[in-house]
Amino acid sequence: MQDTQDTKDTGRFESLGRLEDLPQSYRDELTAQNLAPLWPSLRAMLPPHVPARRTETTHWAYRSLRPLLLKAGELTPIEKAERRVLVLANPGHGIDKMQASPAIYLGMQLLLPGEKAPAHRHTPNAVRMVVEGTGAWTLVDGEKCPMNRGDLILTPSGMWHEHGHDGADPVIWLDVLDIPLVYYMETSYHVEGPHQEAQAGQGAKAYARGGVVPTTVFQRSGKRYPMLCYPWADTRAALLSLAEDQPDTGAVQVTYVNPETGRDAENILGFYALMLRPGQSLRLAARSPAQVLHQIEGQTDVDVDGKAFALLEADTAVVPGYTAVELRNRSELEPAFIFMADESPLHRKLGVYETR
Ligand code: GTQ
Repeated sequence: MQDTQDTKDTGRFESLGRLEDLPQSYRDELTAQNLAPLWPSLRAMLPPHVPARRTETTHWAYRSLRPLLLKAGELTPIEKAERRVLVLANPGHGIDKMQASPAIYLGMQLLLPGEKAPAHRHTPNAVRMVVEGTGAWTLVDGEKCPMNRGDLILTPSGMWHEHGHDGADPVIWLDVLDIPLVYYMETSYHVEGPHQEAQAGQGAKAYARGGVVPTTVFQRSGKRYPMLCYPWADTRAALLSLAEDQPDTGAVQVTYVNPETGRDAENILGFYALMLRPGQSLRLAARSPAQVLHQIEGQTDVDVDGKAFALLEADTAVVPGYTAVELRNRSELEPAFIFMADESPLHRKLGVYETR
């Protein structure tokens, strides 16, 4: 958009009438007929140059969050929680709104050995980023996805899913859903269902290597979401070979895609993994979508508009849209790996996507 500061040249009016400028009796008459004058609110609704944003840069340290989540495991049995989750709520929106950004919901979920989170499906799309523990699994439409650190598991809109845990220690994962948007549209609901029997999975193994896909891809599987589990071992290997292949590339980043279409893995939120080379600093340009950073390996110094914090392992942060982010890998010896989620697919579909 072209911005013009000079209001004289554009013929734009300097200041608009206020609500208080109108007689109370007139305002009452408007209200009685469910009417409102636009001009007192016009500038707030369409601010100059940069949108108003409630989303605040917020950082959740795993070290301090984890004991509270484990405490929830003592205080609330799974039967009383169904999903035992502490929501990472952005204070800018109000903690009670339970949203990280306009479209993103984040939650840390705990499943203890032997527990089950029963089958349901819902309209919001979800993904799980596994943070800690082994032996848990998510069944998605009959496909059993094992949960190990860094694995990404999709449970797209409308697909049955349940979680179980056959291991010995607590398992914790990060839930990323588009609940705030789907709720705002008055389309958020869930349905309970019976346990699903696991069928032989194919996604993760069938599509594990870039450049070659199963020949049946060209006949199309008929599934809207052919790949549901994205093991971290494969994503990590892809990042390392990308970094090796393109030593001059600044952003060593991969996008989680639907391997049959090459498009975003889900419809509303986008998911990515970023590698910072040893000692690397990287500036992420300001773009319209809000974004989430979750440190999978290593430590990253982050600066967002002068607000500085460190992402230690398993820490999570959210950054509002239209905001640049400076990242620096603290290690001079090892790469750092960050999982990212953002609102890009939504912004692109709506035609509001922008890089500044
Ligand atoms: O695991 O199905 O954090 O339905 C919120 C809603 C997790 C889940 C959340 C859910 C789930």
